[in-house]
Amino acid sequence: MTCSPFDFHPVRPMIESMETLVSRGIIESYFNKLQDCLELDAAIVGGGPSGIVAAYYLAKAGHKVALFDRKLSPGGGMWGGAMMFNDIVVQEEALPIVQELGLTYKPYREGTYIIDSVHATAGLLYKATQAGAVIFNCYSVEDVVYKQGRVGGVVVNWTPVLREGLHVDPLTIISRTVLDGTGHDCEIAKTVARKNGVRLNTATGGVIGEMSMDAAEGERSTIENTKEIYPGLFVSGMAANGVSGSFRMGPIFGGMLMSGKKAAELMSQAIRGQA
Ligand code: 48H
Repeated sequence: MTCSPFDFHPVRPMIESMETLVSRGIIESYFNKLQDCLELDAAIVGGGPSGIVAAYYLAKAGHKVALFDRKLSPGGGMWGGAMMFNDIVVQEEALPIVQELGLTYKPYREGTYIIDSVHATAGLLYKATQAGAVIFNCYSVEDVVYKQGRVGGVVVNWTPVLREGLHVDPLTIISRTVLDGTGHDCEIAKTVARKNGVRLNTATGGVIGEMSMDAAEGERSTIENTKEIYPGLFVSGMAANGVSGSFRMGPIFGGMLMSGKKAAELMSQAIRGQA
């Protein structure tokens, strides 16, 4: 007579503990999400207002888009308003975007409006993800994919890995277009120019650097400076002004919203051109 382990351990249906179920759900879902984003139409670096608005419009246009932000809470400089007075100002020209995103605003003076900055940031993030953009927080973009004279993706690592200075190699996300929405530091544009010795689409061919405060001119030029600065690489928001050498504008955010929308339109055209 053969001896079976079942003689001693009768088969019982395996009931997953609640702890395992929760862990398995998160791991399965997260890795599916990450695998699904290994090839994108648009990789957005930086979840400030311009990057989030770009993500919203690109997703709404049906493109596959993911946004990477190094912080736990994307939103960039919008949460804090000005000096932590948590309100922001937007101007009339940006009102259609504010309305499309469903934000609550109140009129102030001379064609300006006030929005609670926490409401605005949360609202942008909600609408972008609802439209289908995927946000990866705690991801730092440390480099780009650079092939045949074109930016073709981003190189990502966990922010804590970089903060700890751990020698751990990154992963790569391939993308038809990349947006540098990293704010004042314009990190991606700097990296592309420095590491590959290439000329950017700016007056000097390099990253010119941000100027001091001129709110009206800073707002105007943010839109103008939102462009493709190297094949496959676009800039928005403060990074656009940093790269092209224009003014800062303080806590007026209409320019950031309009820059994000323009970036999405330019990237959408480029994506369609590659299809
Ligand atoms: C992943 C990164 C990396 C990286 C940075 O600065 P932001 O809010 O971006 P903008 O340009 O959309 O908005 C600017 C606005 O907030 C502002 O600062 C204004 C209007 N200032 C005017 C003035 O006079 O001071 O956000 C950039 C985001 C942040 O969330 C960073 O964490 C993130 O980019 N980021 N994420 N990889 N390498 N670098």
